[in-house]
Amino acid sequence: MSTSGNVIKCKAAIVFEAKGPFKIVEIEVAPPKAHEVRIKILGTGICRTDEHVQAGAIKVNYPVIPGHEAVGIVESIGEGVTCVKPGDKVIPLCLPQCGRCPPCKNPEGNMCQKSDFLTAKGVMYDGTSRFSYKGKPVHNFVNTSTFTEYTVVHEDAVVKIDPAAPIEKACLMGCGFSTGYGAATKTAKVTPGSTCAVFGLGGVGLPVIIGCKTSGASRIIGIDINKAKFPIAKELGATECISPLDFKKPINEVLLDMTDGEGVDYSFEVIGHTDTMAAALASCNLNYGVSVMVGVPPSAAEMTLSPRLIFTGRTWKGSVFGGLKSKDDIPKLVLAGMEKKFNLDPLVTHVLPFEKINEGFELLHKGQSIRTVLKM
Ligand code: CND
Ligand code: ZN
Ligand code: ZN
Repeated sequence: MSTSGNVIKCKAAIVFEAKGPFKIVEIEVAPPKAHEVRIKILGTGICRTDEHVQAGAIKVNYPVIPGHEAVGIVESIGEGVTCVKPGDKVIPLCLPQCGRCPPCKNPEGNMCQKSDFLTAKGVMYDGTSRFSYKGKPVHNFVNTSTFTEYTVVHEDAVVKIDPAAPIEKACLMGCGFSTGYGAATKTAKVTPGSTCAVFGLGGVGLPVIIGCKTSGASRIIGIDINKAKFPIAKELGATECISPLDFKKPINEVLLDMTDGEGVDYSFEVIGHTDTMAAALASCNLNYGVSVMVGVPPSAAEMTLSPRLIFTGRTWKGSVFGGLKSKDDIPKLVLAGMEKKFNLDPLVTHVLPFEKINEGFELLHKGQSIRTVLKM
């Protein structure tokens, strides 16, 4: 029986309050309104950003359905949708690309004005939600919400991908891989022969290493307090790996020592802590070094820095979704992954049924997973 036009009852993982667990409950998902798309989720990755939401580090409206790295099939479309049709394999876009706003039109921009990342309202463009639990609305997260069997997104926030794309690896293109790879190739524009330092070797940091390597960096230094991440980092292109816990000196001074006092050409913070953001900035060359902030800073965080760190010529940049344009770039990255242009195998360490979502987050907390993909 077709579900099109009807409310769908399905399972979703809701966070009811900051620091609360993911509770799997039955929700109602309303049909898509005009220019909206209802998607049956097939698989969804667990990203540290979802943990930030659960932990209350990123400000959102609760109750909320997190999840933003997924692959699904279009179940039905609202009036006026032309970019996808029922049956299409798609990736929901945690950073939409409306194509009409100034950041979408600027070749260097990608922070589409339709993005809910900074506003964190958790609702559709008309101010309402398509999710409800026991008759009360539930918020969405970064224009997507994928920890649910069905979700509704605006047509600005969905892109069709190759129908043969394998679910687990294509999920990575919805956030982790694209964000890390783009941070190196698009935001930093890493140059051949350069030296790079990557702080944080998780599901986003490791793709930064892949991006540095494909850009021709000759030296890539991985930094993590969890040495279990070192073998994968080396497999993907890190030339050396170090743990800050092994040194008495601050890690930025260690990196200066390792580079004859010059500092690295490019540094990337892929953890989300202000102290490592400052260390990454201070470890790049004081004149022409570029430091990229990829880790999501907590909403309430503030930093105090000497202006002299920037005065001498360093560049400090931020990078959401790797600076990539989601609708344009994701389908190409999916194809490149299918053509084995990147080694994605080590990135998906666990595949679990959706019901085991809390187990998936446990693996992340314990540092035992890179990406866990939940299958519906
Ligand atoms: P994940 O937890 O997999 O990796 C983080 C790594 O950092 C782990 O290996 C930790 O052991 C390591 N680490 C923690 N503390 C330290 C420390 N003090 N020094 C060195 N290493 C440390 O997380 P992830 O890779 O999924 O995400 C990383 C960050 O990227 C996180 O803040 C997430 O929210 C953010 C992010 C940003 C974007 C974007 O668009 N900019 C998109 N998705 C995720
Ligand atoms: Zn836009
Ligand atoms: Zn993410």
